[in-house]
Amino acid sequence: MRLEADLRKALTDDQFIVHYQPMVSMRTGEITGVEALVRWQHPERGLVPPNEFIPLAEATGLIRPLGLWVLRESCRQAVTWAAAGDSRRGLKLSVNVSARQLQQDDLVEQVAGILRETGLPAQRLTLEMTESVLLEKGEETLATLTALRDLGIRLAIDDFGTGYSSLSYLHSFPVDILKIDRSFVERLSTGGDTALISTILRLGQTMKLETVAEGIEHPQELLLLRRQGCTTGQGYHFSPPVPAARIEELLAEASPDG
Ligand code: G
Ligand code: G
Ligand code: MN
Ligand code: NA
Repeated sequence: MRLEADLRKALTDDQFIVHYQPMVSMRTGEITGVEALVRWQHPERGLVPPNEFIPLAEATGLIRPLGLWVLRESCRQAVTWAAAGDSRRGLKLSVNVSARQLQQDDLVEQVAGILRETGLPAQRLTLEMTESVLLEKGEETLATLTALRDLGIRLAIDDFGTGYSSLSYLHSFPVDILKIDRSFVERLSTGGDTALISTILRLGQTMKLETVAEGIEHPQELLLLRRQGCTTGQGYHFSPPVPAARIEELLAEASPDG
């Protein structure tokens, strides 16, 4: 298949770039972290969105080298933000990890190597994975996640609430953060059912997990989420995913001396 051949070539030809979406403290409005989101600048097709090539990368196994590339690139970038000023020392980086990557035998060594090589403190890195990851291959996944966490990395469940929602895995897996899927957030401003998101936020509080609301687009959503104790927000209301240089500007605008 043409796109698959192109995808292989894209890695060696440096056609991928990483954009970053701010994650904002609901309490202070400060940018506390960013999520790395990969983009493909195809020489003829232009910008190909991840929804079109991540599934292909997963099916072909290319997600492993691609995933490591995204991790290395974003860690490198996050270190420069830390060096730029005191207030940014704690800026966190969140990177998506596919199921296929978690089955990679040497994933933990690779991640540890990238942290060493780039100098990013493990405490600043979060790996995001979907619920489905936690439901397959229990033992091995648990061993991998535990080893990652032992490095000091934090683990987030992405798109929380959309998967099988076997809540028992929250007890069996070392999870730190729930990222609430944007479909729940949307209901806060469209008159849909809001009981579920309240329940998820309370669950997070009970389990002492950080809660991140995704896809915040309207001030009203922000208000309701803040009132219910959601810790962190992400969405177009704050900023879409943007190039690294734009993150620098946003950080500079926010800092008192910048
Ligand atoms: O902005 P958005 O179109 O970037 O992302 C679409 C989807 O692609 C999201 O579900 C996101 O999790 C996924 N995605 C973006 N970047 C990466 C990545 O580096 N690795 C993996 N596995 N998924 C990614
Ligand atoms: O699946 P994951 O959560 O990793 O990917 C985030 C996806 O959500 C990306 O495609 C990103 O561009 C998109 N996104 C981020 N903020 C918003 C938002 O406020 N509204 C909508 N509709 N999409 C968003
Ligand atoms: Mn994500
Ligand atoms: Na998500």
